[in-house]
Amino acid sequence: MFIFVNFVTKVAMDDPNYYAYKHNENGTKPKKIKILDSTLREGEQHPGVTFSNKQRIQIAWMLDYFGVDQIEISPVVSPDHKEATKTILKQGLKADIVAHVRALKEDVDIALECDASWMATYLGISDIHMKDKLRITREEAMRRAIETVEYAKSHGLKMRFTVEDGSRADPEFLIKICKEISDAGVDRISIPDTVGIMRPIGMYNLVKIVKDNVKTPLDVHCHNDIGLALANALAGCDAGADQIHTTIDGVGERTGIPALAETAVALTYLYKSPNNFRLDMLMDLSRLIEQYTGIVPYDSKPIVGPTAYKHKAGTHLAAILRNPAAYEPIEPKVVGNRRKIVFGELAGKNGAAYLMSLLGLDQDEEHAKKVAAGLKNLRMGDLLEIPLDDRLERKIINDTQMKVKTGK
Ligand code: HCA
Ligand code: CU
Repeated sequence: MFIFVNFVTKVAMDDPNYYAYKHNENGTKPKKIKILDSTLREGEQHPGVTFSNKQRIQIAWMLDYFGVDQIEISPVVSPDHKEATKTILKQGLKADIVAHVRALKEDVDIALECDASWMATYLGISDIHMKDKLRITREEAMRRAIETVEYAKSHGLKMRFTVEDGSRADPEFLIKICKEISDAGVDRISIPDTVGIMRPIGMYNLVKIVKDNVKTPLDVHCHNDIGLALANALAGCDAGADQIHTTIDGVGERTGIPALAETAVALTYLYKSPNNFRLDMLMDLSRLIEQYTGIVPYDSKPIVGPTAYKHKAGTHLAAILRNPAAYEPIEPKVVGNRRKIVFGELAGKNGAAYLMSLLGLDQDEEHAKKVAAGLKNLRMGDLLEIPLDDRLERKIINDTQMKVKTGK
């Protein structure tokens, strides 16, 4: 028998996820991990994505109401973006509005013109970025970083500095630059895996060496080129970062960054981070982005994808009809999604009986078996889908199970 010695979080023993949550504990009290959403900056770097100013303002309002801690937007991209940044800053939202600019005085000036109180600036610090993109030496990069921080701080801005391509930078230089900008008064440092090349333990190690050298709070910004963005970001938080960058549906440069939905659910349920996210907005946020970008989330996308809460195989249907938690980690209504069951050749006896009850037919074990066999013989794959979440349907389920069980 398993004995957990380190019960840090309170989870009821009758919660079906109880033991899984206990395995997820790392022996320390859960800490708050914040979210910076960059749909309006990184998200707009996704091919084909561009929002109107009205849309940007609406997205900012919704993200704020959802409960993210910071919202990032770049005022330097176009006059339109500058206008949007100014307007969003005037809305009086709870979240910090972070103006994302290059590490140049002229860009800091643009953040100031917008009346921003938070800005973020980025500078490539890997050898390839300095040599082939920026064409500067390490010394010049160091000088530019310190000057930008000092300039922004002298104007009273709160600021984050992103050591772009940090995962591929010489760690010695990375630490040196982090120390220098910390001394210059930077408020946060973002450790990005700009090309998505890390695995979780690698991101852990990277953040840890920075954390061991500076006291400045850390963000993690992980790209999803190999599908590990969220896992890497969470590993970075285990090593001491306390803010993850996301976008709605994960849109961003190339394959993007962690999706807001997955990140917020993971933080709430798996990490027990004390955030106050309105998780039931997650579907609506995803739909909003779909509507504005035309990018439809792929079918099996976690949390918000159309099949995230669809159940199909006969054995699954049988279990779901008794207790949906048998095959669902989190209830769909919690994230604004809906549970559906799929009827077709895999439906089995229980699925068939349920279908018969919906059609108003009397069902007993024998007929249910015949219908199940009939569905298989049709060989038409999935025939229909039915939402399964209101009280009436639950009642039918109960009746169905009773009849099939007792043969009445
Ligand atoms: C970029 C680079 C960036 C910056 C991340 C950050 C990255 O497109 O400007 O500011 O935290 O991935 O390194 O998105
Ligand atoms: Cu990025």
